[in-house]
Amino acid sequence: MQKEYLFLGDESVNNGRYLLAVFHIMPVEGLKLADVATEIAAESSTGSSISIGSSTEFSNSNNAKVYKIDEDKNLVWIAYPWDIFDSDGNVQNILTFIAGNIFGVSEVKACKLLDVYFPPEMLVQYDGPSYTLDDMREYLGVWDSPILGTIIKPKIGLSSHQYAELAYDFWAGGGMFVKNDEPQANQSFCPYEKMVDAIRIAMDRAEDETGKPKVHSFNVSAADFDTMIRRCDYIISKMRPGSFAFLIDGVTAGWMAVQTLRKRYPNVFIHFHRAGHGAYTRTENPIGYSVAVLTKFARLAGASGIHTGTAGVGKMAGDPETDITAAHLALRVGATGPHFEQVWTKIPNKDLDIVNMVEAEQKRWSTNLRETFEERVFTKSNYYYPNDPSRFILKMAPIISGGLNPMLLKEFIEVMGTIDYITTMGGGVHSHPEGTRGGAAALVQAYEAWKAGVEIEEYAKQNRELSLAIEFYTQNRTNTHKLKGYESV
Ligand code: CAP
Ligand code: MG
Ligand code: MG
Repeated sequence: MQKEYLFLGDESVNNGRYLLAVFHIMPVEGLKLADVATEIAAESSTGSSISIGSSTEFSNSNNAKVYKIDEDKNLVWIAYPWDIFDSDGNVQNILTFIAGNIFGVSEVKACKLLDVYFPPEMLVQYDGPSYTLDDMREYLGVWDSPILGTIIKPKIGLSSHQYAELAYDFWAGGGMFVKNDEPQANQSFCPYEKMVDAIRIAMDRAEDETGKPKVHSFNVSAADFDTMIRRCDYIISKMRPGSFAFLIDGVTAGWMAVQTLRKRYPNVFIHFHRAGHGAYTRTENPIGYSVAVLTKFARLAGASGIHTGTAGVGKMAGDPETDITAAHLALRVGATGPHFEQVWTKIPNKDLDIVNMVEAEQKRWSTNLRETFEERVFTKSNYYYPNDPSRFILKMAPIISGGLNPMLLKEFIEVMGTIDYITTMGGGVHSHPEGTRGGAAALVQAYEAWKAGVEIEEYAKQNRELSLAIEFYTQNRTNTHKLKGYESV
């Protein structure tokens, strides 16, 4: 027990000077939760594994504080004076403190960071998103639908020409958004700059044919920042502003890459792909952090969008509550996380117009999606951020992906309770009996059916591609989960 980190019942932790965190901690046999909790607080703030003689009165004033313990649930609440973090708005630094060495401490069998709370006073140091989903909606002219997207598949192995052909097929079929898959980089069979050049030609062709703007999200993850920046600048030199996003594999490329992109390219949609997050977030993992924590830090870092999971509808593990909570934490001004109410304003949330705004948002979100559908047709961000977006950490777009196909769109929209996200279907589009173009058309038709309040089977009577999709996907699941109404293959 390191007593200098134990402050049970200390109310001062709510004075706006502390980042609050809640952990699930299981001590190894023979150790008490309170003892281990103070060890974790020490190791994740100012101390070490033994009380040190070199601390000073000032250094002690920066000690993390264990302020609440729930012995029954093995939960520990720790408050971190946010002055100890890098004052240049550095997310990597916070995670090194509160999700760093402590995962290796031998006194714990489990140590999972379940939720964090950022006080408004702390938010002013962080960028938050700049180019948001609303800006992409403005560019695409799409306000009353999820952004309907795909990932080009096979995941890797196409030439740049073959890759661009599939993107053209999807866009020509009515799709809006195409992304590189998370491992796409500068492979010998698909040289990076050739892929970008081919995408520009394919995009121009599809836009001429459909009369509609299109967007492509390019994976700019790279071995080093110079190469990443070189790829970004090449894309900028070849693509129209607004027609591209920068995809970053945020977990494997790291938080510095995410924040570098946000700081250097405030007018580009920063697309956070979270490949690898499962090693930290899966509920069966005793050590790591939750999807809510990952999502909150991505918004603080300034990602414009992050994958938040398919709420149990698709192929990836992830229960509805976890994924829906993550989407709300991404999108809303005020949202309830697993343990904390997070309000994403830089103004203390005692400010009356913030309180009123969060209540109004709460009301709109709590009513049935269909009843308020027209209301939900989003106007620009000022619905949330009246004339002064600088007061807020702007919204971040959920990106919904993983084992989805047009048949699942309705189920997904209704489990989410909003249309304000990007959805990307890879296997569920490129496996369509009529190929990528047919898959795109089926996806658009599935959305049209939902919007018209018509069952897709009914709507499919007048829409061939959707009818083929229903037949095909009823037989061939695009995910490993048993889904209601699907026969097992
Ligand atoms: C989906 C995907 C995405 C996952 C990521 C894939 O492809 O492109 O990377 O959705 O998971 O490679 O699996 P499919 P998450 O549409 O073919 O499944 O969104 O949960 O981070
Ligand atoms: Mg150390
Ligand atoms: Mg992928």
